[in-house]
Amino acid sequence: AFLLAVYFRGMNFKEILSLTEAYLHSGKRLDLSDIPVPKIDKHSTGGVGDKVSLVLAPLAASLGLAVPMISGRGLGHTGGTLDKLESIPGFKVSGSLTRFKKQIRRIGVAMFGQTEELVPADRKIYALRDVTATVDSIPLITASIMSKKLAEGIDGLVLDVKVGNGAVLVEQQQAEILAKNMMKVGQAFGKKVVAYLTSMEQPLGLKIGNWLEVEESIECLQGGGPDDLKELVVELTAEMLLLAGLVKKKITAHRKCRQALQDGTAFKKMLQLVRAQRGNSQFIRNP
Ligand code: IUR
Repeated sequence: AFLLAVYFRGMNFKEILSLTEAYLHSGKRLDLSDIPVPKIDKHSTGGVGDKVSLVLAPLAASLGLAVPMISGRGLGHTGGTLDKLESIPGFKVSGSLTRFKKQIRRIGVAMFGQTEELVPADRKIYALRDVTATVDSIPLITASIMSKKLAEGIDGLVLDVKVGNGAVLVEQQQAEILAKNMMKVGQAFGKKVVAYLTSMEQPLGLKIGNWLEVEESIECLQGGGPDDLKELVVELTAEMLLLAGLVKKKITAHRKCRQALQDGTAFKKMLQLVRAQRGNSQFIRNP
């Protein structure tokens, strides 16, 4: 009843902020303040074939950022990063906060899900939205995404708001309202937030499906892969480097990203990530 009420009546900004805080305070937060590198993350509202996180997280970590990425499962018709990661045999997306923090300190990246410790309210409501047809609600999306990102202890965030007939929000105007709401919530918590609206009028890349998307991500991490995927990964990762202040110019950031994809640096980080989360790295080496 609550979800339907929010879905049909909407919320004003103060209510959206309160809902986000309620989600956030339903669990603990990662405290990464003693890790001496910029902590920056990216989140997408989801689309068809959107495998950006699988490439971007290891790429960004290989360039000196800490990426404490809390992802979600499939929602509506869009795939979930956690489900894609779990298609790597052995890969674990749950664990204790202490373990993830140790991993972020050691290799600069962890990719995990909401747990009993971390934003448990989003974990439950996310699953409920999926089965009550209340996914495409701007207040519910805002609280879901921003509570996860605020629980990560990040300094900055890049948002990829998908728009088009394969996205959760089809209309550009709605996507803009969502982007602005998420930026305002982030800023209310003192975070640097940048938002992109990117097209979901066609699938991203050529492969769709959990393992197939891992496969295409590996191609991209080895310097190949389709151009649309590569372009979006490079643009969003470059924005993360700029937010962190690690580079001054977008063009330099682009060059660094392309080079790390080309020379195997990002791929090596992917292997470290998979091993750290108990995945079988043979499947990454030889998909
Ligand atoms: N990703 C999330 O974490 N939450 C949402 O509501 C959507 C995408 I849509």
